[in-house]
Amino acid sequence: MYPPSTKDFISLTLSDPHSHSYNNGKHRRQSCWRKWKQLSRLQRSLVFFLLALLLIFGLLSFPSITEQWRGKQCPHSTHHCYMRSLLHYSFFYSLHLFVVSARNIERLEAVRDAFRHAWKAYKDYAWGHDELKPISKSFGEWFGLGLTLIDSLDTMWILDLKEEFEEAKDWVEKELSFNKNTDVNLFETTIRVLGGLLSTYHLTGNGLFLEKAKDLGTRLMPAFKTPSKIPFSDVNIGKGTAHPPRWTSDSTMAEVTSIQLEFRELSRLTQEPQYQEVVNEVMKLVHQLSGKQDGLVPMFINTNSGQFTHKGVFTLGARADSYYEYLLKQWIQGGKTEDELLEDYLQAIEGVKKHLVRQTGPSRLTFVGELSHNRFNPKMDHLVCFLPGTLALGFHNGLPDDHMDLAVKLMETCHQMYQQMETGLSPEIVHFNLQASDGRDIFVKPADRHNLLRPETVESLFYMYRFTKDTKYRDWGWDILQSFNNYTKVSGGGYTSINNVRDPINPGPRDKMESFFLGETLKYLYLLFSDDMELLSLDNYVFNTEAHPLPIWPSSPK
Ligand code: DMJ
Repeated sequence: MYPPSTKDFISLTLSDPHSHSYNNGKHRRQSCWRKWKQLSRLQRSLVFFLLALLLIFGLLSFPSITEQWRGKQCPHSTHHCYMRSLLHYSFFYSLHLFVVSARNIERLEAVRDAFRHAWKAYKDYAWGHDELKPISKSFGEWFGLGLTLIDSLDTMWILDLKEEFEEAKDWVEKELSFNKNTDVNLFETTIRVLGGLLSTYHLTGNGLFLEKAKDLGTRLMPAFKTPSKIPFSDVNIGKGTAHPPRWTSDSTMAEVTSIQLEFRELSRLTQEPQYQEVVNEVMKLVHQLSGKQDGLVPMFINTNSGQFTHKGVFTLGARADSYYEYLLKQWIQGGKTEDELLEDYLQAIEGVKKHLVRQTGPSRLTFVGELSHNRFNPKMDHLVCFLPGTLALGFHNGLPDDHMDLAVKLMETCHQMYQQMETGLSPEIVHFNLQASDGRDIFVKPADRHNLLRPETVESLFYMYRFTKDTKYRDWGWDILQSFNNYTKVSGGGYTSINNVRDPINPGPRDKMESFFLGETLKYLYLLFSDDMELLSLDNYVFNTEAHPLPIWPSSPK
């Protein structure tokens, strides 16, 4: 069967009843009832509680409101009048709370709808495979480990999608086997599969997930058997062999330094130190390595010599991004006791400010560019949009105020990367205009116009909202969800990455739903809209770079 043309894709999407409200009153009532039934017990209780509050304050303050409407002054004592105005105020405040909560509940439901829509197609056409191809209604295989299914487990748990979770859990129990002759990428498998299994174990308490995590962690260990102890990029989890890519003996910086949260947690849970030892060794080696520039690291490291290669090129984007993220998060995970991690993180942020942060000419948007042999390039990957969230997390954990100042400015820029595009979706890479005067702030090269359903901006919006409670961050996230629904949602099920965020008529569906759309993007949107600040509190959990929450370790008794 041929994939439908782009025109079909759009018209199919637009005709999808889930993305448009019905005009028909009967249908609307049915749909409201359906939505009500889908609310969790907590959400229903919240609605009842707010309604009760509204009713009580409404009844109590009714006389004062009607008197005021009739233009009468309060005829009683000052104390009495004061109490009445308090009631009056409480009534309108509960009304406001009710309206805000109703809107948030609607937004939470929209995320759950999006998840169900994506999951339906994964189930129908790609069950147990790595990725859904929603246009051709088929699947793609990367490692053959059911990537999307495992990446989504904790999202389903958090979104309270019990039926879907149970089916997926059965698959893990009966079908998932790591005893297969297959090459996997150490980093991708660690953050998506090991991270997904560990966080699901924590959320559910089901030992099945820990057992699987331990099996996988053990099979990944051969990657660390290198002359330098810097791991190879690829491991054959069936044969127990590991190797670098065919064309080089280098590994990617971000890859070898963003597997630590998961391996360290595996050691803590199993009480077997070897997992933690191998990844701590990598951090120790990198800590004392020369070739950094004010804490910024090159993008590659050699597995034989243990030295940086391709020196002099610095970015916070692809190949380096999560090195910086994991410095801070490991420090938080370990109870803020490992000073070398903090030292490296603080130095790196100073390096970012000194060498990579600039402002655009026209509107003074703050961005993070790249440095290549001392030449500044005003280019920023969408991947860099993890940084506002990470900076805010650091500030929340006692790091300097100017980290938060920078986070606020970068968050605005990441928002503009969506808002200024015709589809409301960010491209993969943007270039900024450094010239003073007028013109556009943001340019997009033709080769960079795609959108892969990436999470970094909504991830940072989640952190920014949790720490500031500024509702504009929720509104920005809501706009992004609308744009995903308008331009990437596929009729019949699934979401697809697209080729061109500047063309709302023909966005060019790419026929691929990345596992991180369910693992990260929708999870962060849900957490952004949730009023429950104890749901994965950032004082108790640290999210790995694939949005899998792992506990912050309880501090050991002194
Ligand atoms: C994810 O796999 C992780 O967030 C990783 O750190 C970066 N790339 C993707 C999402 O964009």
